[in-house]
Amino acid sequence: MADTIYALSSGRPPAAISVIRISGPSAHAAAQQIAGTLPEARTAAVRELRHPVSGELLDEGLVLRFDAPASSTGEDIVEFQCHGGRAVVDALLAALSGTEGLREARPGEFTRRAFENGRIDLTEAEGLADLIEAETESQRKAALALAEGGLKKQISIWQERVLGLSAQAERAIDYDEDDDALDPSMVRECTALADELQLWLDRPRIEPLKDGVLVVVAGLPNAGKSSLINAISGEERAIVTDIPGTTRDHIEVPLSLGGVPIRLTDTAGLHDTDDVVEAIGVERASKLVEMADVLVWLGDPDVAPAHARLIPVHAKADLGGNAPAGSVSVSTVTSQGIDALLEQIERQARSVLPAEDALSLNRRQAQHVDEARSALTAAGSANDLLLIAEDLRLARTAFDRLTGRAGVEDVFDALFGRFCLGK
Ligand SMILES: Nc1nc2c(ncn2[C@@H]2O[C@H](COP(=O)(O)OP(=O)(O)O)[C@@H](O)[C@H]2O)c(=O)[nH]1
Ligand SMILES: [Mg+2]
Repeated sequence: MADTIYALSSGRPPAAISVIRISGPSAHAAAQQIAGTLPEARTAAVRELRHPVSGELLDEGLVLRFDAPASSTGEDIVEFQCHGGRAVVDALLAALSGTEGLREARPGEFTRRAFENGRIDLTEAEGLADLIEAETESQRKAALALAEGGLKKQISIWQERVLGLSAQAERAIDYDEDDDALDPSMVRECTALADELQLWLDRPRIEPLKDGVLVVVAGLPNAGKSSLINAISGEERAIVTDIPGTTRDHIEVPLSLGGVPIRLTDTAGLHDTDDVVEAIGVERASKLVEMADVLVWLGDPDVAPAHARLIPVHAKADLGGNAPAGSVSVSTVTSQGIDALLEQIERQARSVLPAEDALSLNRRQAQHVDEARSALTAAGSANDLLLIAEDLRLARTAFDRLTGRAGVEDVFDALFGRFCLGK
């Protein structure tokens, strides 16, 4: 039998109201010792909350009851909504900790139980974690769509289709042993599903929305990169000198451009160097250029690294010189061109973000969708029923990993560890 767990689920006291949750097989019995009788399931009632042993009045509060399996964790739940003073909350938590069979919940444990009891799948748990962390309106919308089971519904449709195909393949294996002819409609359906998954994979990921779009400023040493970052961030964050090669590690400035979250990143100048420390900076800069969602390149566009979203900049425009075609002329001395550059950065960065109302995949989800896609692509081009059946089985397993039906513990630990205590 599972432990019965309890925790303060609302924010740290003092507060107007605090919520204490108890979940598990002894939740009702434990709550009864404190509140006397409990209200009907899914209703609330005002009760005196008393110490279970001494009978001392601790607080008066609202008591809510839920019966398994119709609760958020799938277990019996009682919630106390009490006054949010420190002493009140401490007294109630102490009363619960003294109750036989109860222990304090670990961070994320309520959500983990909801997952283990099949109330939510892994994608919904990921959505909940994102929802609690959401700071902007678009982050909230994306997280809520996930938490409400938007992706789960889509995955179950995919799973149904693969199951149907698997059944068809198994039947063909059982009955048509001598007949090599593959049903062309089955093969077509495998390819069609693979193509559909590819469309999902081609969409922007959720990470830039959550973590900020990575905008990397790169170029040769002394090009004016650090000065530009300082001019944009309005602070002396990056070190500016006239000695080439002084930015050895990268500096990241979080920005919001028209509501688009951005991580503006300074780098060491890209060039060959004998200085060991500087060489490490150059190495990191090359990695950052590769990772960049948007690359702001200070210098000759002809020698810029290949990048899908490149913004060439003609820096130090106050010194004159010819701006190459397509470059934004910028000067940190006169502030010329800074606004135009920011506009370009915002436009390019926005194109990396998922559309406001579209469901987008995170990296973990995309990995499993890609596994399923590759299995279905293989099934669509195989010419042997046994191979097709095996590929379809692989696709099913990939979907099971996606929803957490089959999974690795470390994914669970990493995810549920993101939750605070009491969630
Ligand atoms: N005239 C002029 N000098 C600049 C401008 N931006 C940077 N500099 C100078 O160029 C030198 C190198 O700048 P820095 O930002 O450290 O370049 P980084 O090596 O690319 O980071 C410094 O002496 C800056 O004062 C600019 O817009 N106009
Ligand atoms: Mg620099």
